[in-house]
Amino acid sequence: MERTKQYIQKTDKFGAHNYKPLPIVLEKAQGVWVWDVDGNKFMDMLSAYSALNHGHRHPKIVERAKKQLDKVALVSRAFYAEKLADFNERITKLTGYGMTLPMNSGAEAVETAIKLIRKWAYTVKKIPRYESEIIVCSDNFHGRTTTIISFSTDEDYKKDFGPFTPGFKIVKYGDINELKKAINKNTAAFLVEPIQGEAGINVPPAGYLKEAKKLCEENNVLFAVDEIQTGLGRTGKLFCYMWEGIRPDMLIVGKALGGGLMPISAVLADEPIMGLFKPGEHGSTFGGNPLACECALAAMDVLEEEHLVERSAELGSYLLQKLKDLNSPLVKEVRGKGLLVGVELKPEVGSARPYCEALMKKGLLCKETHDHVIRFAPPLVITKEELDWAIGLVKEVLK
Ligand code: IF1
Repeated sequence: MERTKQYIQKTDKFGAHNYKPLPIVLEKAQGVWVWDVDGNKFMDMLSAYSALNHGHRHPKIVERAKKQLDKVALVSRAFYAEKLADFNERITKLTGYGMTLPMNSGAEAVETAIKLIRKWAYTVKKIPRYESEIIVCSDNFHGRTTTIISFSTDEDYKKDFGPFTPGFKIVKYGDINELKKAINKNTAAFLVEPIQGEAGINVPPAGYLKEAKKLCEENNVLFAVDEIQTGLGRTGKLFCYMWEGIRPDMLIVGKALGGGLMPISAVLADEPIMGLFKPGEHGSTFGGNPLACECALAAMDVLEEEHLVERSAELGSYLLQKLKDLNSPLVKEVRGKGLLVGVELKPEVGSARPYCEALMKKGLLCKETHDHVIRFAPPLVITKEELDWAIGLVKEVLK
């Protein structure tokens, strides 16, 4: 515990206190396992909020990243680069969209989508300049920039950080009638998470996304999905929107795209939309750098070679059922899709935090979200045996 204490003190003395992490200090990791500075071993059931779908340091991705480090890591967008070309082709083929624009963080990709939506609104839909509206949902989480927090409904994320960016309208998540009422001639787009991660693994009613897409089509409104957390196999489909058999106009990806090694995000759309950006209108120094692109290329290869989407679907239903079967008197609801599962505790049970701490002491890392929900999102490479071990610990803690 000595080293753990020292590192926690050092972190908090010299670093901003914008987080309240569990009190362990990690030093190394492999697959679904992590080790702290005192040599204790834990299973990672958070996966860096779904950025580690491939597990920690997947050997094939690490190998390709190392090779890339020996070639070139960064050129900026002032020049073309071999790996950006390969990335653009690969991700558009994987997703079935005409074009892409890579950025670094999820929030940057969402910002990119917002700019693109607005440009489309003025130049294609011909909404009077600066009057366009983007409809978003209550309890959304799309990132932490000043524009994105402007349409958050969570006071913690926005209070004291105004003035806020106008041009957003909020409707109740999962309520199709509210969306219908909110659409008007100035509506440019509907931006939505197919499952709300941060809000507590909120799964909307079946058919919601499909009806929302239909409404958008009827009203010449772009349908944009934020799959930063739900994408790339997490929910048992390549993308969560695929559960509803629809095709969004804009797709936003991040987190696991970097294979757990590098930050890389991307916006995808067809040429009539993505083609609207002209030189100088958008960019990023690190966006689309060769090292991140190679990690993403390797990540997409591994996703297919190791059938991670199918694994997530199978093991996810298994996990969901096993957690339901615990029939814990503390639990109000178990919900999720694929390997994105939330266990909501009854209100009278109180915060989920002490349960996450108890699990940590037993060797299982997960994180509470919005007080009452324990979030389980293991790497998709987890084995059934490993999952059973984790379920056993959850059983002990929730009995
Ligand atoms: C933190 C939450 C999860 C996201 C969706 C965009 C972004 C995220 C659907 C922005 C990011 C992260 C951010 C991270 C913790 C984590 C999180 F609890 F905050 F909400 F996963 F649930 N869209 N989610 O989930 O992506 O800019 O971070 O790359 O802020 O601590 P980013």
